[in-house]
Order: sequence, then C-alpha cells, then structure tokens
Amino acid sequence: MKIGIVCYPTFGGSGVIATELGLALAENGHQVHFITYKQPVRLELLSHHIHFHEVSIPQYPLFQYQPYELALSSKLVTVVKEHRLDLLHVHYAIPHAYAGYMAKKMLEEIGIKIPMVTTLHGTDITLVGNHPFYKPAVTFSINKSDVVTSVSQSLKEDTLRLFDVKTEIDVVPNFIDMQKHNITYTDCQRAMMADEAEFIITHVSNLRPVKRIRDVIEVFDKIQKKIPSKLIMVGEGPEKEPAEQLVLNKGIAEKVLFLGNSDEVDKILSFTDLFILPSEKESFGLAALEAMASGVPVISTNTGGLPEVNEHGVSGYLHDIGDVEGMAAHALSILSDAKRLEQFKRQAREVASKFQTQQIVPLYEAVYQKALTMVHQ
Ligand code: GMT
Repeated sequence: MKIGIVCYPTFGGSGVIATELGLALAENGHQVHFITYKQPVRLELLSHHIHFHEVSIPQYPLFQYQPYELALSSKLVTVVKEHRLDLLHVHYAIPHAYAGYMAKKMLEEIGIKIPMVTTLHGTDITLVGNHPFYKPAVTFSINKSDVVTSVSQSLKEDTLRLFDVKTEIDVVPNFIDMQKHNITYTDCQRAMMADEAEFIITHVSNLRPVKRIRDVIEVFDKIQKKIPSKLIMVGEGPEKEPAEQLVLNKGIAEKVLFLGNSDEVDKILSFTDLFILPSEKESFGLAALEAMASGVPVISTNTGGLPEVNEHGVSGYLHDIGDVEGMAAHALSILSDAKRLEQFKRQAREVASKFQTQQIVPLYEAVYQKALTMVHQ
C-alpha cells in the first residue's frame, strides 16, 4: 500500500506515534510518504520505503497568519497525484483532517478517489479542538473522515461527549517497540546524572500547564526529603521557567536536572527508577508507556486514558489530580523496598508488552483496508 502520513513533526506524542507507525509500516513492505513542514524528529533514516515531502509556506507580508492548511492541502494533492498514493492517514485533527478533506475533494475533481483516516490524539479534542473558534471545523472534519480512530477508549468517549460525531470511532491504542527499550546503561552514563546511592526519578513532557509540572516538583520534594534521589526533567515548554524558580525556592536546585528536549529518552529511562506523570488531562500517556517499556514504574494521575495504560498496583499507581501526598507516599513505598522496586519494574515491562508494535500495527492495517473498501466499493 502507498500511504501518506500527515503529522506534527516536533517532540510530542502524536508525532512520535505517527513516525513509529510509518517506520513499522515500511518494515511491513508498505511505501510510506510523510507530508509535514519538517522532517519528523524520530525519522532518522529515509529508505526506499520511506519518503519525506516538505510543506513550505511562501511568506507573504500581506498575511498576518500564513495559510498553512492551504499549503498542506495543495501539497497533499501534488504528492497523491505524483506518487499515486492509496490512502491518507492524518494524525491530530487540527488542521490536518481539515486540510486532508480539502485535498480529497480537489482530487475528486480530477477523478482520483482516496480514503482519509483520521487519528485523534487528545489535545486536538479535549483542549484545542473543543474551543468554540475551532469546534465547527473539527466536527466537520471528523465527520468527513472515512475512518476515525482514537488512541484510547477514554478519548473516544470524550469525543462523543464533546462533538456531534456521526462517524464511528475505532479505538487503536498507541504502541511501543519493546526491543528499543530493552537497553542496559553503562555505569558511567548513570554517574553523569546521579550518585550510586541516589534513586533517579524522571518526568518527560512538553512542560505545558496540562502536565502540572508544579506537582512533579512537589512529589519529588517529598521523596528527596526521605531518600537520596535526583529528578531529571526532560522537555521544553512554558512551565520550565516557573519550575526552575520553584526548585530554587525550595533549595533543591542541585537535585533537579533540566535536560531540555532529548532524542535519547530511551537511554535516560534505562537508568530511571521511577516516572512521574501528574497530568490534568492525558488521552493515553505515551510517555508513561515508554517508561514502563523501559521497566520503570509510573506514578500518575487517573485522568483520561491513563488507567488504560498504567495498571494500579501493578505497573505503578494512579491518583486523583493534585494528590501529591498520595503520589509521594506510593513513590516512597516502591523505592524504599528493593524487592518491591524490582517487582514493579518487571511488572511495568509486562504491562507495556500488551502494547507492542507487532500487535497494534496490524490494527491500523485493518483500518486502512476498511477505509479502502468504503471508498472504492
Ligand atoms: O501531551 C501533549 O501535550 C502532546 C500531545 C500530542 O498530540 O503530541 O499528546 C497527546 O497525544 C499523545 C499520543 O497519542 C498521547 O499519548 C497524550 O496523552 C496526548 N496528550 C494529552 O491528551 C494531553
């Protein structure tokens, strides 16, 4: 199959999943064409099965806002025509599903019928898409997609509650390459982060308000008061500065490392003992799954799709939003007993293995078949 993938190529769960999906589909023998404004961050190698088409927007001074959707839909038309694509798979509804639909209609005018699959990732529904400025366009583009998938049952329910959706939504969870996360660290790599006697606690996100970064620091502060530990913060975002200020005010700056964006998350996770994800909203929590695949137990909130990923008392613990006391107590209960820590690490990996790439990618292939049948019957 010749598949066009549209996604956000930056650091962020939806772009990571879209890229990993493209790579897995290429391994399964499909031709994959990424159509984005920048080469996706985890797309290191381009092979004869993987192609990248850059969407560029000519800057014109008349426009206060450059029309990205227009450039994207035109690029989609060109790529579909030139490379005879069979199907478009757009990740994140805004504005990708909208631009994809426009491309579909333009192609219809010249006799080309192409199905469009839209995958909803979370913030496109629960935060941004729900805003009255976007809602009519998001509802329209969801309803005009041939097949819609959501990354969790919880996100499906949110979508049905928040939008007047007529299209059926298939749940296809996010997935993980267990092999890639089966790495052992060298002592010198770990030693760059913490002393041998210190536990390493990690948080990875885009440091936006929805991630409740203050709670990460509060939980860590309570942990470090009881046991020697370091906190590694991975990612960039608007909450970084307030977080840096908070650790200064608490006098724990030497125990918290802000690493910025990293394409070595799997390495960092390989020597991490505990992962904290206290988000306000999380449609799935790919960062939690990545941690679990690396054998790292997760302390998270019980919001959105997180209970579908992190099993309470098995791969970690789930808490109400803002329950920093409870999160710290469970973190300490895991870390303070070597046997328990080992057990949670093993169980975290076991739970993660339910989301292996090899099990989930065929679900997308089945979705593609369904979309093709719908359009060409
Ligand atoms: O978490 C973010 O803010 C980034 C966002 C994205 O689109 O990249 O993540 C969303 O999609 C991920 C991949 O499907 C999910 O794992 C995240 O839970 C989801 N984020 C939210 O729902 C807040």
